[in-house]
Amino acid sequence: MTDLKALARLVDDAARQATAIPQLTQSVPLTVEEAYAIQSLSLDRRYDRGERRVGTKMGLTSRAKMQQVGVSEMIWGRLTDAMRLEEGGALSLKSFVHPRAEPEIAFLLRRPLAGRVSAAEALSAVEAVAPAIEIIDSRYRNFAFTWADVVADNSSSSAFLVGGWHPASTDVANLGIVVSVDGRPVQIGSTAAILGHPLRSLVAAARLVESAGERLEEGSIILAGGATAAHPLAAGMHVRAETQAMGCVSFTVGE
Ligand code: OOG
Ligand code: MG
Repeated sequence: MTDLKALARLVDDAARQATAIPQLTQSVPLTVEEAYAIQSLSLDRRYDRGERRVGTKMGLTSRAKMQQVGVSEMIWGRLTDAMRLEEGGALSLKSFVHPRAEPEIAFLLRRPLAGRVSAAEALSAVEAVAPAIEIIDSRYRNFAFTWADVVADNSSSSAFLVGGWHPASTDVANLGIVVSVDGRPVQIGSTAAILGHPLRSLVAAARLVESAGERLEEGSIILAGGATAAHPLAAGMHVRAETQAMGCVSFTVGE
């Protein structure tokens, strides 16, 4: 039998020590269900160290993202308080293997959401929306993985920052996004790239977490998934994402 706990320790240690590991599926075949079990067990290790769950991230919800990593299935992961970076803050490269930044939309929930819900039901559970940046970091060598590998690695979750909150009534269907590095645009896109409408990602999140026996909690943050391909980070960069009608989110990359 596959020792899921041992694999959870492997991905957790890799994240903690910021060292790349071979893909798990190179040594053991894994189903996606087993991969989610590994993810959950690896999060237990974080909770044991005092981290607290603050939200959920959706991944591979845009074509640009699927193409960049070569996996075309939606995935989800768990966000903790230790992953949150202050807007405008500095990211230390020491804690990451090969981080990349991607522009996202964040939802803040005012009531729990789970299972099969309509877009209208999902929207009624939203307290506020904000522009966000997710910093992903695969613990696998060369940022290369299968569907099961990335799921086991908490869907590459490593850090995120959220900009100013806007009312839930803000129309986020099709807002232009420009990601720039040191003032030079590196990615241009639209929130419409996220499943045609970021709200669909929230609907999908409610369904997916329920299959893990969870719900999206009141007060938690849901990241809808990168709207563009992710941009590799290097020391000294100033990264800024500007979302039409929602404002900017930015951070700097330290040593
Ligand atoms: C997987 C995580 C995907 C997104 O927003 O699509 C993700 C990865 O790209 O490493 O966070
Ligand atoms: Mg993401």
